[in-house]
Amino acid sequence: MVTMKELPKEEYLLKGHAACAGCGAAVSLRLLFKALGNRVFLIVPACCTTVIQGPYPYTAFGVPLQNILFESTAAAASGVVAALQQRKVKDVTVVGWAGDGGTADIGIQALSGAAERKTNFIYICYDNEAYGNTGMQRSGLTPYGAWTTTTPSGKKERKKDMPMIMAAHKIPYVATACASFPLDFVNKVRKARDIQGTKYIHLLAACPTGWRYDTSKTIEMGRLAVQTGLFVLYEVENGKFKFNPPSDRLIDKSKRKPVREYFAAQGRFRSLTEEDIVTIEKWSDEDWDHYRKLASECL
Ligand SMILES: Cc1ncc(C[n+]2csc(CCOP(=O)(O)OP(=O)(O)O)c2C)c(N)n1
Ligand SMILES: [Mg+2]
Repeated sequence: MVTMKELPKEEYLLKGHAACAGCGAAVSLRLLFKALGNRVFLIVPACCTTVIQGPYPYTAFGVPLQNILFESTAAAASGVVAALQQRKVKDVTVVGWAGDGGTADIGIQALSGAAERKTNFIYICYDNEAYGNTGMQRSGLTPYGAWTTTTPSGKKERKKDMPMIMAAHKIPYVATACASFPLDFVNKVRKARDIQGTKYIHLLAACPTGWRYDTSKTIEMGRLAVQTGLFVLYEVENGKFKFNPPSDRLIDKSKRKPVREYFAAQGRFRSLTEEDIVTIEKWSDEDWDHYRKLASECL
């Protein structure tokens, strides 16, 4: 387990990037590069990260990168993995880095196919819970009740359970993470790097622009998502489910902060009713029951 002091000093997210102030995805990219250094090949579909790089011909990413069509991340990664194998390059980690829309909506078939073929790469879905790049339209990972430009009075459908969809592919490693718990994320990336096959990390990436909170509060927002139990940190390694800190200390509901604290902190939840909050809390309790069962089966 790497500690904060042991994190490399090198920066591969360079000055001049074009992320919004307080962008959770940018903080996460910095950590990703700290975890992997520059022996990495990044595949990026159309998403905020295409903008964060900065305008062509400049780039603020000090790593090799391919920008690819919105739906094609995992298909392109499969090609890059095959090309590296052909050239006998063994020390480069291929990473698909895609948004929630690019993952749970348009890119899901390519990802499912790559996972079924056991493609040797890490797929990271950075989940800002909407189509950020095009101005915050709803995605399959926008949570129930959240405002987006296409759900002006709050989304009426639930969020897809993307990490569990990937776990159902029986790949060797699935994990959830958030930049608010930086070492947890870095260690999960390093663990994934050293496992053969398809690895999936679901990364919550708070977004002040779309979630409507002050740009200084991105880390706080991720923490709150975990502390309220609405986002749970866990791993599924070779089919075995395990809670990670601090979620492992929140199994007892009385230890969690009230979910309404998370909703009150963000403008996008302004139209939530009391009834909605009760419903969401019930769903969250059901999720925890399910995770608890999975964890106890694995003891
Ligand atoms: C086939 C196709 N449809 C639509 C678009 C327009 N488009 C570009 S990025 C984007 C949204 C991406 O959302 P997400 O994957 O969540 O990433 P984010 O922008 O939030 O980082 C859309 C709709 C496109 N590039 N290609
Ligand atoms: Mg998004």
